[in-house]
Amino acid sequence: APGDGVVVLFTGLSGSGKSTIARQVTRRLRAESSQRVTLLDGDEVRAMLSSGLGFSRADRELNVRRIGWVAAQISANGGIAICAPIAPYASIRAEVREMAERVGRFVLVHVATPLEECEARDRKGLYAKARAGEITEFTGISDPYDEPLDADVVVGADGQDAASAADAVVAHVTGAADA
Ligand code: GGZ
Repeated sequence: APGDGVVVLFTGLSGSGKSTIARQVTRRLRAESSQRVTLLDGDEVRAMLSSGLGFSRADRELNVRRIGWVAAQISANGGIAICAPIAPYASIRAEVREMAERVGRFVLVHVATPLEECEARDRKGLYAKARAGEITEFTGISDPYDEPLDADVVVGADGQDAASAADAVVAHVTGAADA
């Protein structure tokens, strides 16, 4: 029915676990929900929807706005759209919330894995490069991250693993129809 669509926007630092949790949430919702589920994968978005964009404030804003717009279109047609960019700026997250809430529900998920933990894991070696100045404007090191004050779900704190984080998000998405 109209208005049943959902935009789920994950936000968090590089290496916080956003993509892993988003993939698990996508798999589970595909199994448990009657709605179509679209995952707007970060790497694919950067390659296909936002190719040519870098990591300046303007480019990040444009990237997240594009993702939000596509997600809102999916939601407007009754689907569930899941996206997991860093989305470091509160103002653009608010724009996405507005676009999404015009057509359906919006769920902001903050993956709140502490910077120290993301950097200690450094699965892709990007933090080391950022510390060495080989990558500039790196979120959390040399570029801002606005901590969300309006998250609907907060996961990843206190060492929460991806599976239980995914549980919390799925519960919110499937159980909040009457919220
Ligand atoms: C942050 C960067 C940067 C800089 C490259 N800052 O951990 P990853 O590698 O796989 O995910 C990060 C990804 C961030 O792109 P997003 O589209 O999610 O960012 S935003 O929402 O701000 O538009 C990281 C990699 O790209 N990466 N350079 N300078 N992350």
